[in-house]
Amino acid sequence: MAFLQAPPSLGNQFDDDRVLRSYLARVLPEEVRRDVSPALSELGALAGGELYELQLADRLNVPVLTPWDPWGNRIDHIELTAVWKRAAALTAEYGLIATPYERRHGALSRVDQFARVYLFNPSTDVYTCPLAMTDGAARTLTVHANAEVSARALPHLLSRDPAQFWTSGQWMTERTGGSDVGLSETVARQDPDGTWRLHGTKWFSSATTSQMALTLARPEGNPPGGRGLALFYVETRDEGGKLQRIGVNRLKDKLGTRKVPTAELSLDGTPAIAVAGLSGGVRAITPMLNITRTWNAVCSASLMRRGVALARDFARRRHAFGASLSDKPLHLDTLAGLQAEAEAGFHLTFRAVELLGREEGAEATAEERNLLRLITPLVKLTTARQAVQVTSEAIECFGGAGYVEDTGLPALLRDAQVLPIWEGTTNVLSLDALRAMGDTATVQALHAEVASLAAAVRDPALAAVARVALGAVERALHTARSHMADAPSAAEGLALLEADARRIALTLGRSLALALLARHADWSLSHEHDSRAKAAALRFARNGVDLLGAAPDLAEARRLAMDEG
Ligand code: MFK
Repeated sequence: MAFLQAPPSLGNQFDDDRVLRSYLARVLPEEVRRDVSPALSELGALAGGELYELQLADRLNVPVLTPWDPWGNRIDHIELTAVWKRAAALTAEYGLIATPYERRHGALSRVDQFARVYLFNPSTDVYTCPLAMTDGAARTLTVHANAEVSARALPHLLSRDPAQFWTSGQWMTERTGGSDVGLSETVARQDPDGTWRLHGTKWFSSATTSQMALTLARPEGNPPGGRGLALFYVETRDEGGKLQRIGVNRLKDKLGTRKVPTAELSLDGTPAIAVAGLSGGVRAITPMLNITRTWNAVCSASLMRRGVALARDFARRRHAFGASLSDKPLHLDTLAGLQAEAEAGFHLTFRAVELLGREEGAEATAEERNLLRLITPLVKLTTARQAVQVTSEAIECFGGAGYVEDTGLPALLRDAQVLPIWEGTTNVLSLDALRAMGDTATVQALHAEVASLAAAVRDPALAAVARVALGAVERALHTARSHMADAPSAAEGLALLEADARRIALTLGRSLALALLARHADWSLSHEHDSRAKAAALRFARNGVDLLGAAPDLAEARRLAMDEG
């Protein structure tokens, strides 16, 4: 008989997910869990079945831009893929944006929402990109409470009716750079009747097919920098369905997220409404950034879960060297390491989700708000790096099949690779974490969180790893302080701190993940009599959480980085 390999398959992605189910059992009261479980189970069935099959069948399709109609009219029509169309309808039906605003379960509505997103994301070809921005826009409009804009947009963004539902873009990046938003060149000019009109080029506009966008532009005469920008609301089409002086120059040809219609846009007098005054635009858009960064982490956790689920299923089917891969010690050790990363990333992410839900309902204490401010960048950057590493290893678990496009597997790695880039690169977010740590209350909140998690763990082996996490947090905080305190000048101290920022941030992120995983594992041991999460915590500790080394040598880094001296 010919040698054939069996493809991996997926079951119900909710019913099969012991990590998600155990977490929900700990954090949700029984009546809430009963209320949310049917929708999660339906989404789990869709994600492992219909949507996954549609995704594989639709693999070769990408969004197509048609600039002109046959009669010479400029139309800039973008035809989306089949998965995206299906995902749009499911989004409204399952309230993927509406859930946290309806607050049916108070602060826990964010846990409900992001559990749905976690199931939905890996089978919907990064449709979560426009959704993240839509949620970010809804949050930003809620915070700024601009009555006119809120009345126009919020009923659509929060609609559960597919015919009414809108998505939003977040048009920030310009040719002058993606990280340093203060360099933006788009200008806002006012007509005599008071209408603002935007003129400029937006260089990376994901979700170009959205009905609205929040964007930044500089009202004429304003000073340079982020403070001189203002936050504007744009509706992309007029009542007749025509783009409002928006030209789609081309769609980007990207490494991954190929189903996302990311475009270069020209704004040539696009009408806009100022959302939050006529300056301070960077500050004004930060609620959006913090929401999209949370989505990014949820999507990182979910892609890790998908990679491990496929690799685990394949390990059961694949025989090599006379035995099943699932009986090979080295393969088991590899998969165990990946599962531990995925599980730690999950608990880290959902801690931020819990805090976000509390902050939005004004239930968070000052300490919780400070903790959320610091951990949002930590959670995004930590999980994004994990997602690239885990999906890379996961496709390696398939050997050559993982490198072959029609298995659908390479897309996992390609789509994961964007996660450390968009919404702030690892380095930009490490610096954002330092910015947050400038307020010592955030540092105290993080230390208190990890100390209290460590103190709560009863099982001796888990208590030992939770103490490892606390020790690493203390070393990272001490390192940050001593760079500033011990340097000959403030400038040298800042340079050392900046050079070490990524190691400090990753150590804090991974240590918090370990403490959270240890606490959950301790709960699972005593309440579910399940030692699986304990194995994950012990393994994650062995994977390593402390990335600090000797103090950075700035001169050596310059010689190596720039090939000098
Ligand atoms: C699947 C998941 C989906 C994800 C969807 C993705 C689709 C996305 C497509 C994109 O749009 S990707 C583009 C994303 N771009 C970024 O994330 C920008 C990255 N750069 C930064 O985050 C920089 O740190 C930043 C632009 C904010 C720096 O700009 P500035 O002008 O140098 O800011 P500055 O002066 O440090 O901060 C301005 C104010 O904002 C300060 O407050 P004050 O005015 O009160 O002093 C800061 O404290 C505050 N701030 C900055 N970042 C904050 C923040 N406040 C709260 N949270 C933050 N994260």
